Parts: sequence; structure tokens; C-alpha cells
Amino acid sequence: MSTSRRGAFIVIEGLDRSGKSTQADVMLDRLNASGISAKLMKFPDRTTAIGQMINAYLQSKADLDDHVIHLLFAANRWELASTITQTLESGTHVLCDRYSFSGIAFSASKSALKHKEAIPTPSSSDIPYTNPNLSYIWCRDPERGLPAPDLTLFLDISPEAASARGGYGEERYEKAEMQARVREVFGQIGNEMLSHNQNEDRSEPTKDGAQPRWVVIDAGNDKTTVSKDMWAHVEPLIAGVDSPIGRLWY
Ligand code: Z5A
Ligand code: MG
Repeated sequence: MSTSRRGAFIVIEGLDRSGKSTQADVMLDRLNASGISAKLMKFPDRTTAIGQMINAYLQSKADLDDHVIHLLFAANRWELASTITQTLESGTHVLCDRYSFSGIAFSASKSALKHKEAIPTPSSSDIPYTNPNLSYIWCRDPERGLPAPDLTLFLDISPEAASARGGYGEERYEKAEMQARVREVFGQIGNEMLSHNQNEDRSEPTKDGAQPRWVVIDAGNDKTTVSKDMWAHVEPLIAGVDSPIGRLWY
């Protein structure tokens, strides 16, 4: 990559058991095998002090207020935000297994389910701070300003197909009703990201290779097909990115 270019920030998002971690490893190996410098990060990062509190919560060893755990997930990203930025600026690509979009999707879904509400939408009627529950906007606010991905690959799979895969059901949020809600909120986030692209006239790849920011991948396919579909969107970015690192929702 030319020295003036920075690394690309590529986020892999998706429903539980959609194959994010599997595909993140495959992509890292593929990049490294081609001599391309890339770093894999994962959220939650359970190795930090905050990450250990999150881990205890996810394994139901600790109970936390819904607002508190939401802010801890966001804080876990903020404590690693400068690492992401420095890595990208050094010319290394960052692959990230889950990011802010999981943060919003899980907290907003949990709150809506608990209070038997419809999923809160990102509309002007959703007034933050007067809604006692975790509204979409309330959940999004602590994520504002974090490094923005250049590309988000959203691995989509039906909750039924996901539940047939190994290891499902061991952690706190791995329940069918919750997963269906999470999928709905991810859909909203995708629409919001795509309309943002259109506002910036970025709905189609531009001539300098810039990608739409949110791409849905059919994760119900076999592993090789999923890898191939993802790579088609990553490949144009491996020469590096000219534009400065964006900030989420700015
Ligand atoms: N969470 C949150 O609430 N707020 C936040 O801000 C963040 C997260 C960041 C733990 O996350 C929880 O934290 C999660 C969201 C919440 N809630 N839940 N539940 P995590 O990332 O640590 O979760 P995980 O334990 O890594 O699981 P996962 O991410 O859901 O799985 P995955 O990475 O998508 O799938 P996988 O491990 O790659 O594959 C699962 C299995 O399927 C495995 O046996 C594979 O071999 C198999 N697999 C993978 N791909 C395929 C295909 N294509 N075909 C067939 N089988 C496949
Ligand atoms: Mg995973």
C-alpha cells in the first residue's frame, strides 16, 4: 500500500451464530497470506477490566442495570478507539468482529422486549432522556464519534438457521424472541446507514473504490460462499484508503 494511504476499517456484524468469528479468521488469514498487514479486533474485548465486567454479565455471573451494561459495552469500544485509529494510520487494516451496531441492536431489543414495546425507531418522536427505557437514540448516543467503519459486512441469517449451528443458547441473549428483535433493529440500522450513504451520494462504489458502508451478506450459505461474497467487497479496499477516518453518525 502507498505510504500516504491508511488502512481500511472493516467491521463484520451480524446475528448470533451467523459466522462472524469464523469469517473474520478466514479473512485475516487470507490478508496475511498475501503479505497484507491486518489486525483483528473483537467486541466485546473481554481482556480489559471493563471487558471482564461485560463477560461476567453475559455469563449471568453478575447483574447490571440495562443502562449500565449498555454504557460498559460503549466504554469498551472507547477504550480501544485510539488503538483502532493508530493502527489504521500506520497503514494496517483493522478487521473488527462486532462493533457499535451490536451495541444498539442488543440494548434496544432487550428494552423493547422487557417493556413489551414496539422496537423504538430513530425518529424525531423518539425523545431521548424523557423515555425511561433504552430508546434507539439513547442507545446510539454513546457510540457517536467512534471511528466509523469504511465497510460494514452484515451477515444475515434466519434465527432458525442460526440456532441449528453449534454452541447456541449458552449466553444471556441467545433466545429466539430476542434474536428476532435484534434482527429487526439491525435492519433499521442498515436502512439508516444506507440512507446516509445516499445523502453523501455513496450508494454505489465511487471511482476511487470507496464502498457503500453497509452490505448485507447471505450468511445462510456455506462457509466458502460466504467468504467469497465478503471478499468481493473487501478486495477494492486492500490498496488502502485515501480519505480521513470518519466518525460514527457525524
Ligand atoms: N453484545 C452486546 O450486547 N453489545 C455490544 O456492544 C456487543 C455485543 C459488541 C456476545 O458477543 C454477546 O454480546 C452477543 C452480543 C452482545 N450476544 N449474544 N448472544 P460475542 O461476539 O462474544 O458472541 P460469540 O460467542 O462470538 O457468538 P457469535 O458472535 O454470535 O457467533 P459468530 O461469531 O457469529 O459465529 P461463529 O462462532 O463463527 O460460528 C458459530 C458456529 O457456526 C460454529 O460452530 C461454526 O463452525 C458454524 N458456522 C459458521 N459459519 C457457518 C456456515 N456458513 N455454515 C455452517 N456452519 C457455520
Ligand atoms: Mg463470534
